[in-house]
Amino acid sequence: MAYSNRPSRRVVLSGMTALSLAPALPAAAGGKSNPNRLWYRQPASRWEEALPIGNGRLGVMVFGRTGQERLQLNEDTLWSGGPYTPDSPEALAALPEVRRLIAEGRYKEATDLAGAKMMARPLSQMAYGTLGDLLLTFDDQAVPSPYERHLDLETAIAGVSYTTPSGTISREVFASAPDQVVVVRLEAKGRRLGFDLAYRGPQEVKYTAANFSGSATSLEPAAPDWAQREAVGTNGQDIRIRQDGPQAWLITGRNNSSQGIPAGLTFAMRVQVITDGQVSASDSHFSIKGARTATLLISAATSYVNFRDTSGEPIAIVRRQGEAAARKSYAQLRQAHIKDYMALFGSFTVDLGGGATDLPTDQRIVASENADDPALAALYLQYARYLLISSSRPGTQPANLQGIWNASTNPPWGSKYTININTEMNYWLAGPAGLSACVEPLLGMTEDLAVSGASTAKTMYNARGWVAHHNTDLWRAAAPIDGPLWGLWPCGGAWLCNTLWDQYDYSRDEAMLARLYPLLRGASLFFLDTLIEDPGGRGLITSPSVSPENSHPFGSSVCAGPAMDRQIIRDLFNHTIAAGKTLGRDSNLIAEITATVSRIAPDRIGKTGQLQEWLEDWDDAAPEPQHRHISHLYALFPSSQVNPRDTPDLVKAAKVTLERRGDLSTGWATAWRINCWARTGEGDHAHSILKSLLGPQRTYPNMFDAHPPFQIDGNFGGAMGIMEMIVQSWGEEIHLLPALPSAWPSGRMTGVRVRGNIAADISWTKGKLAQLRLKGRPGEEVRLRHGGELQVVRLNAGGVYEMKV
Ligand code: FUC
Repeated sequence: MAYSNRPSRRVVLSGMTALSLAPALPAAAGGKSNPNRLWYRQPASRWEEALPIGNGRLGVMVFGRTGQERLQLNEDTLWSGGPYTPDSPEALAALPEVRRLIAEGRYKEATDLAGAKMMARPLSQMAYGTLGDLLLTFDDQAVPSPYERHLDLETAIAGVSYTTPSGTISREVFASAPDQVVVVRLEAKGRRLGFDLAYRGPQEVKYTAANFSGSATSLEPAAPDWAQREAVGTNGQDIRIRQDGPQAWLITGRNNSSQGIPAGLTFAMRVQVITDGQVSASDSHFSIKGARTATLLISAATSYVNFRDTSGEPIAIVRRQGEAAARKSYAQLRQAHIKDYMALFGSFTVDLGGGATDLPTDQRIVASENADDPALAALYLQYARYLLISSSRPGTQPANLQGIWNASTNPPWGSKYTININTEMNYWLAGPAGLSACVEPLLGMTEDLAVSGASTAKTMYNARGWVAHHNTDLWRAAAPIDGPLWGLWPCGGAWLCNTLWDQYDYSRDEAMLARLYPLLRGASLFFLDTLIEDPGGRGLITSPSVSPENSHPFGSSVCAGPAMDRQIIRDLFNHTIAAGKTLGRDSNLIAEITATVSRIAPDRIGKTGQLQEWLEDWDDAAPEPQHRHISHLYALFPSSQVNPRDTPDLVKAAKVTLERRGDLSTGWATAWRINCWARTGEGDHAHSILKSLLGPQRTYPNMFDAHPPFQIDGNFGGAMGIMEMIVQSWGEEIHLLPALPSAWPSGRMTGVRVRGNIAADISWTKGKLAQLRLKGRPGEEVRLRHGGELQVVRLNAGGVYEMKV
């Protein structure tokens, strides 16, 4: 049971049989036969062409090169710094004055004072890092023909196969969750295989652009050269490489310090080689000669135990995991990996119609701009599910801004957890797409924040409960960072709570609710203590705050009572009430929250007919009318406070806002717009935006989302947009084909989850519902809405309802 307790990150294995020769790798399936497959006719020339694999904790970018293979590695706890508490001791004294300045409309002065007194120390958080690269330099440097590399989403295996005059080579790479190792398998046919194995430590990368607009950018110069080489070296802190037995290698080092926070982690990586060839080893590299097969088993760990404890023993962990895996055959490792992965991936299928499946994926992305490719949208959705399974498993860290895939010690925005949209967006898809089990790390992180954020609430606001602002990191820092314009936003923790509640609502997992309730309760306590009366008499509001990252007309974003805060806190309070009642807890507190929720200032429609972003009607005069954040549309999506059934006037106002903001923005911002348009019921509009998201401006050749640069939220948010066009569940109803675009006249989805722990299989032809099958609790009443009509049906004694139209 995924939620029953928080599992340890460490998996210990024992009692395995000796590694034996595995059967030959299966022939690479043709591009046409398996729709859930990314494939290419050339190796990755840059990072955004390499293919990601991961087991939630360990990640690898596989380049598929033939002269020198590059495997870029990550471990999800390898971040800079160490345990720290950044809460400003001067914040509390400044709070009343900041509030007074805001109430008097002196926003600039309020911003300056908050900037000087309330912000985190240090002002920035710690960054996610990389384990560096393994580089395999092959004896055979001939240009191959033919060549193919692929990522099979049905096995979570990246493959490369090619032929040179000396014969054929095939390789497979996967990251096993059951065995906690990355497995690299090389096989030669009609020849022998020789290569040198070397390591390159963590380094900085030059980013050509980390901006909010413009076309896709690359991290490295593209050089489509078959013999492309990376420099071997050991940059990174205190890196040591040594042999660990005759066929194994141990690499150790430590993380970076940052912003004056000392480096608190050590890491270890172990590579074991199993081959029928000859191995010669030194402290700088391995050489393998005359092999028919070679298997590399890579284990990696850091000393991170939790956000306050870095006393783990990574060397012992990587030895144990590597040695245990070495006692299994390649076939056993592979089979266990596929079985484990398919238990998650296999629960959902999608078919949106045909597409250019005979084109390699990179060419297909380019072609989709001009010719609609429904099957590419289906692949994008399944790829997002693959990415979530690969970056977020019970006991691991949650998916960060780049999931777990990051090549540098200086990633954009630190590859952190930005909780004013990005981290939440990463998890929207989980429940509906049958991946509730992948939500556990988000719950775990929020549990940590309820501890670190309690100190922030006390120190900064003298409030009960807990608070987190717009970002957090491995160390669960909860204070406002970067500057008031971005950081002075007290609703990050509350939004995480609402995201978790939504996920609970899909699974209705009681064990999850038991873990969630204390978090909801603590987040609610914070707002009971810090909400203030609007001097204009409109109700309860936050102050100070921002409407995330968007400046109002008065030279700042700092304000009181932005719409998003009111919407998030309304949801938080209602979820806390529902959870408290379900669990029969805290009746007095629940009564107090119930009395408070109705006093929160309501949403307002402004003078241009728009949904007001701020408490005042400032939208029209705001300096960036097309700002990427659409924070006040939280009420439309992911919430359903604003919806076409109950609040048609507010939906109309939300559409005015959406029109004004424009369709295209950064990856995640474009994805959010798709979901919003789907909620308004406008499938063709949602689809036209999706088409741009899938095109080469916003999707890299490896199908990673281009913010630019790479940020994974767009992948998850875009995939959720596809789900929302087909099935929605809100307001105690299942909405069937609520925003079906005309571009997908026939299709099918199976294993869609809707709120209340119901699984739905749905198919449609010629734009009309054809079949529906629901599976849930026997005898349960279900409300179906389709084409404006409401139908109430009951699941039978077997928990099934079937409709054929
Ligand atoms: C927020 C967004 C940016 C970016 C960053 C990680 O600040 O406004 O677009 O996604 O998070």
